[in-house]
Amino acid sequence: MSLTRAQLSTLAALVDDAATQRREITRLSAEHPTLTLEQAYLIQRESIQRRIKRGDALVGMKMGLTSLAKMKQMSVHSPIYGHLTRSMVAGDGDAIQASRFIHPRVEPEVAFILGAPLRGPVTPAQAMLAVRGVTAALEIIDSRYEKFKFTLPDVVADNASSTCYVLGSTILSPEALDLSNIGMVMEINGQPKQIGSSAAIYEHPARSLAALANMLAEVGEQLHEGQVILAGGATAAEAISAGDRVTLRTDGLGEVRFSLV
Ligand code: OOG
Ligand code: MG
Repeated sequence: MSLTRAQLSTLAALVDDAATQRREITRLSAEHPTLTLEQAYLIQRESIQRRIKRGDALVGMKMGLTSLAKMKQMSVHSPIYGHLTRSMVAGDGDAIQASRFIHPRVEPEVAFILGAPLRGPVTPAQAMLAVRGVTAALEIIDSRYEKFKFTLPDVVADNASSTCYVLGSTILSPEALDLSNIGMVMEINGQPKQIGSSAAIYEHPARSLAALANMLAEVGEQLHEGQVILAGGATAAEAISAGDRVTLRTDGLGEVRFSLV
């Protein structure tokens, strides 16, 4: 049986409350096995509207599950997108409170800052014309679902596990960069834990950006000047806990770090 608009609103409130209260919930598909991808994006959008009504603001978008490493780790094999809000922003070098999370994981990312609006359909090269800056980023994801386990519609409804992200302090101009194969080493407490390349992100981060613009165009939406876009984790994510120091070193995109306290 298909879900009614009122049921979708109830589910949006459920995932939103779980995120604000840092409380695990049973994945939505356990009770609603017919939940579709389209309905899941409606839940995601309504949960973001709830945040915005409370005073939060949309600052960007992210792609998720764009690398084979992430798809394998999560057993979900299609790229998805999520919304980034101001309350998710942390600064390079920050000490971030572990109490903000249920079961946090960190992943190395490439971030774009848009200098112009971007509306699909676009090719990767066209998408890059809207980019003003590029930097390395660390994303802390935190699924609201028990054991960090979900189906594709579940994770979409939960805003692609979005919770916090840190941009590097060095913002580079895209013209000066070859993003096709940037080496990335993610260290936890001084130990290299994940080693990868920007090539793992949808084969090229620009492809991820274009895919995001194109998915949004299908629902009549677009990206805006000034927005931050996370292209997706280049490697599998690592679980972290209070006391951990995370550093991402890249070959050409600078460094970014934070600690969990
Ligand atoms: C979903 C979010 C995936 C990425 O970069 O692949 C994501 C998850 O793994 O919980 O942010
Ligand atoms: Mg990510």
